[in-house]
Amino acid sequence: MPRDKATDQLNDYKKSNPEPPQLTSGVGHPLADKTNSLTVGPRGPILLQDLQLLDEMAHFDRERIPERVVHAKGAGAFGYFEVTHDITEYTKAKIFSEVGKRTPMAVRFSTVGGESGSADTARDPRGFAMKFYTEDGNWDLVGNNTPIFFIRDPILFPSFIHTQKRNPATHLKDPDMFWDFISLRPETIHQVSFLFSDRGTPNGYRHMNGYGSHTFKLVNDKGQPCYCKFHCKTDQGIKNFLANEADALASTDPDYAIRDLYNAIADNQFPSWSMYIQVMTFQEAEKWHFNPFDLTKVWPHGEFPLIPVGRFTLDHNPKNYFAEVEQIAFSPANLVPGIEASPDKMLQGRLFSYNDTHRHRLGPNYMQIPVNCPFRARMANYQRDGPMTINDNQAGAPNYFPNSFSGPMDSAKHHESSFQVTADVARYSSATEDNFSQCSDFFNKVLNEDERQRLMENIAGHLVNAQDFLQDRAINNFTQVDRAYGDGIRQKINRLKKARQSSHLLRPAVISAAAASSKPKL
Ligand code: HDE
Repeated sequence: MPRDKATDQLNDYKKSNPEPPQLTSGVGHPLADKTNSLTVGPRGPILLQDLQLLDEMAHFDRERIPERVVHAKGAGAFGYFEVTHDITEYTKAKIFSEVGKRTPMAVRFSTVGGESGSADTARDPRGFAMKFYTEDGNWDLVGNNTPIFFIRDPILFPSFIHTQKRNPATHLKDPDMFWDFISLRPETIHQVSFLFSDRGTPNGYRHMNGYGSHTFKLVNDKGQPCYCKFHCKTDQGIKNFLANEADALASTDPDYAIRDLYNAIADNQFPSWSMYIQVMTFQEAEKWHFNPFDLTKVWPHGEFPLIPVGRFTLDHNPKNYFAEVEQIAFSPANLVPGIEASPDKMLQGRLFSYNDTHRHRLGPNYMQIPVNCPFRARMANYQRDGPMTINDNQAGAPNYFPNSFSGPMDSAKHHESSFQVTADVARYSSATEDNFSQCSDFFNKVLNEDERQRLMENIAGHLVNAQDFLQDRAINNFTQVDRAYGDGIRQKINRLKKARQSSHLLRPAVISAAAASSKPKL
């Protein structure tokens, strides 16, 4: 039976490397025996001078680095971005400077909540992180496969993520935690509705769109700014799994999405995505009926049409997963001249978080790791030293500024665009900003009847495991989107409860929650 490219990777390696090299230690000493430790007699203890064994063990003891706190499971690939349409009237970013221009890039796709061993087909948003190696340094567009997000203020993010992960006592996924947070924060309802629709279980990584999601600012070479959103549409067509198909694959091939991407590229079926932007002027932003920087909302395509920009193609797999995918470090703060941050609070929060986590996960010199290195720009600054300095540390160049000895100089032409802000400094609540109307459009206008029914079934199948008062609160929110939405979920939950009662299949979590609520308070 023919084996796929991923399964056959070792055979392919052997074909291109027919002769094994001499085995060495970590410092290159040739070694004589890889299978026997150095002992006193055949049954004797091992000698401390078995340097080969010590080298091997000590390195093994340090193999793991912290996994990403979110987006731990993922797949990466490399390729190039090519400009197909001129957008220089909006941005001076060098990547877009002329039609036909190609820029090398890396992509990492991921699930969000699961650990690095979790199933690829879990119901979850998918990460869609892109790194473009431009002449002005690396530009990262660290997006998801959805144009919106659950919350609109970054201060809620750590708590939100805790509710998607494991209960601190039981170390189990906890439907009470999940629905408690979701129902207390109705701004989550738009993204929750995407999540429980068929889009929550995409068929691998090739058949989904990617979105920069946030509002960014573009600036052209005259210094004129506008706001913008980035969209990447799959050229392979959208394909999703139904819930039962995704569940089945979680047990038969938990690494489905990694395998699918690897095999497609290894078989020269290079996946590609077409990039578009939406553009909003500053004047339009002032007047728009929603906050244009609210990440729980889309910019409707009718009002802000998609403008084509280019296409990217993934044409080679990583040669080594750890070096090039586990160690790749994306950051929304990796912006280049011509692409700037907007006031989007979530984006502002992310500008801090990513480089901070990289310093923890990979060390302060993570940008020297080849996959993160801005190899098309000439990096020159006054940062020096620190753990794992692996390049020439900028050799003899002056390490202080200002200086009179040809140290790197700043130049005014690279100034960010200036903008004015005047308002009272305070902690403004955004909890009750319109949370429902765009979700109502999604429910009524985007989904067809079958998709609506599946959405409500998927929600009911999950929500039924939470306590009754959480079900009521969540359903009340769904009802505010549309009465049929709330009623449909209620009916499906009642049906599930009846079926469970009659088959005595009440899940232990539900029983213990019921028991806990009947206990007197201490
Ligand atoms: Fe992330 N996110 N995130 N995120 N995110 C991380 O950075 C964070 C958010 C996204 O393949 C972490 O390197 C905060 C939105 C992707 O390596 C961390 C907030 C979107 C990836 C982090 C958000 C994303 C991450 C964990 C709220 C889509 C994987 C490891 C303010 C627009 C990148 C890491 C990869 C990863 C923080 C919200 C996408 C902790 C604080 C919104 C695709 O820094």
